[in-house]
Amino acid sequence: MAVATWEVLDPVTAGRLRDENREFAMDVLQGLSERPKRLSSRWFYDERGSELFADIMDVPQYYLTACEHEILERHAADITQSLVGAPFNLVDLGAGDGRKTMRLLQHLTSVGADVTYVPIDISEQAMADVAERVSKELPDLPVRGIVAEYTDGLRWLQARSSDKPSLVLFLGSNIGNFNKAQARAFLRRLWTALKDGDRVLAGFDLKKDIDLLLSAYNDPQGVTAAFNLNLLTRINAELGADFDISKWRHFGTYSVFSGAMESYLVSRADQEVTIGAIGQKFQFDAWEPIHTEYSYKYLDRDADDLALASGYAIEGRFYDRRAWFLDALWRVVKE
Ligand code: AVI
Repeated sequence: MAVATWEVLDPVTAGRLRDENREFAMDVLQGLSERPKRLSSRWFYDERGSELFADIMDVPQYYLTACEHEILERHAADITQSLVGAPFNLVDLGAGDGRKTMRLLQHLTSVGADVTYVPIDISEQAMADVAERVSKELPDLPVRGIVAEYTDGLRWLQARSSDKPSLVLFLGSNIGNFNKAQARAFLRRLWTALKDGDRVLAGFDLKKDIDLLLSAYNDPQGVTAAFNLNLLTRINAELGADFDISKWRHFGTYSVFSGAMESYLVSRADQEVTIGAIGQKFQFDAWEPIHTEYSYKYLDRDADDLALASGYAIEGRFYDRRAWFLDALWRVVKE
């Protein structure tokens, strides 16, 4: 039986001294000083936020997860066929609890592939969940997890790059939370960390009927609202603020022009909030929004353009039955 291990990249190992709390405070100060005000979706994922996102993935209206499960189940053999002949790493960027990737891993172990699973996630709890899930369901699969942010994880990957090829998964439409310039920069950074011939499987939520998008991000159970509002709870807890959560509401809307679902926290009243760690008071007018998240939706050709502009060749496009979601398979081209 293989034993799942993981290492937590401390800031020094990651090559960057970082005081996350200070960075959080500075980002909140900057965002709330802008007009319109904004907070970065990067800060959603404290422990409670990661739990709420796991709950979102089970919400029926949030079709993205079910679509991607279906793709990985239907197309596992085609997605992995170019790699299964020799030992390789399956690197999972933003693995979460690893539920999605189980589809691929089950297929790979069933065909006797020599694969090492390398989940990378910011949450140590998520990493423990992945390790437990894999050791229960696939006890012989070697797992070498990394608890780190994407960029630190990529740095680690680059430093330890072995001769083995890698298939890097960037699933769940995580790329959709970047704007186009950020997405391109991220993919180029990934390209730099990889070798010629490595593969990337990237998940894109496709443009579709706007009513479907709206209900996915405004579920009637209020899970998405709780996920968005948790950002204020986090600021209260970590930055000594006094946001009264009952005076805020979640609002998710789609912009046909930018092609993104946009999430906001909207003030229900004129109010003043003190943030202790920043030593500043912020005024909010009734119905003033704070922008919190973009979730960009793609056309096939937008995804293709992104691949070609960042140094990849397109190897395959895999869809669910309804073609609501795309997992794009790309090859790193360096020579
Ligand atoms: C993590 N990310 C891809 C999710 C999304 O769809 O943008 C986060 C999320 N926000 C609201 N619901 C889910």
